[in-house]
Amino acid sequence: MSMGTLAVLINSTQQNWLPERWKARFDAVCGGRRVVLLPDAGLDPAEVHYAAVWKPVPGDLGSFPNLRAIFNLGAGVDALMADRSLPDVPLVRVAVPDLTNRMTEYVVLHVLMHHRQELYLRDSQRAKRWEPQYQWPASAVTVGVMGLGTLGADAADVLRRLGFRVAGWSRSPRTIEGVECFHGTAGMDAFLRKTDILVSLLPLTPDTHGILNREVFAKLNRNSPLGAPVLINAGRGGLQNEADILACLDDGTLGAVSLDVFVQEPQPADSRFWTHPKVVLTPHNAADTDADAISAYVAEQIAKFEAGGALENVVDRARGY
Ligand code: NDP
Ligand code: OXD
Repeated sequence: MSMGTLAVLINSTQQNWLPERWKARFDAVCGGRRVVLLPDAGLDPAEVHYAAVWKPVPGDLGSFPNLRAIFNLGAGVDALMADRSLPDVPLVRVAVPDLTNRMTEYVVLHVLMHHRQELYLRDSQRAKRWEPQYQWPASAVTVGVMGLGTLGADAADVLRRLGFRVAGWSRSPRTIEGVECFHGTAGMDAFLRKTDILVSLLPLTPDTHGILNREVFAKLNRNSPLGAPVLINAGRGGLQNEADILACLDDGTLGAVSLDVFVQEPQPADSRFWTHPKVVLTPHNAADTDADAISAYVAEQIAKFEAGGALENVVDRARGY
């Protein structure tokens, strides 16, 4: 009996999503299984047992009658959850050290950038101004991490080891050594009140949509050693109210922001986020999904599944992440 085909559907122009590279990697690790890049006019939809996807067009996955599992080639599944015709088969997301390490690099880089006053120091360099300002120790600064899952828990742990005070917030209770953990709506205000640098690593779900808004920013520590609290969002653009962010930067409710994700990606040329002096913008590349690491992860999962084992990191569709 022939092995079912793996269909690869990728909708992105970013360099790390070059479809041919993904196909070559899957060919190398899938042990002779047929790997097909979609769209492929010669493909019989019935031969497809697995799909590896990034932002497929809604409805595309519904055309495979013998689909057994969908592998989302990223950690966030919000784009797939928005597809009402998504087949009712296990949906697996990425949770691997390669991606986690990349995200922790981003979070540490941006926390340190604000903590070590890099925006001020680069301005000083351009102005040839030799005027260092008082530098607080990391132990005087509390980083609050929203989302203590695969990514948030690792970032929180590394920040703690760098000497920051770290608080965390999740939906259900979590325990992380050295991190003061809060959860649920009831725990949110206490978490925010002590936070100087708010890091968002939440998934986008109906519950978290627009959660990064003025009401939340106003509850952050008003006596922050940084002068005013800072927001770092690498979760999803839909988590943030962008008009509130700009207004809060302008009136001092927020001191600065690092944003990797936006409601509209790419950002339009006239967006104020490109030029605002208190904004550090990155083009949704906080943690690239790497074809080498993730093709191996998908191939291993398929092999285990076909040997009767359970798939890992299956999305809970009721929760939305
Ligand atoms: P996980 O599913 O492992 O963790 C999600 C965390 O968020 C959990 O701690 C969960 O709580 C918490 N959470 C979810 N809903 C709520 C809520 N309503 N209230 C409070 N807490 C909530 O996800 P990952 O850590 O792997 O990834 C997080 C997100 O990061 C992804 O969904 C994606 O959007 C984004 N991402 C962005 C990338 C980029 O390059 N910018 C790259 C990769 C991911 P609980 O622990 O109770 O379940
Ligand atoms: C992801 C992403 O969800 O890259 O993995 O945004």
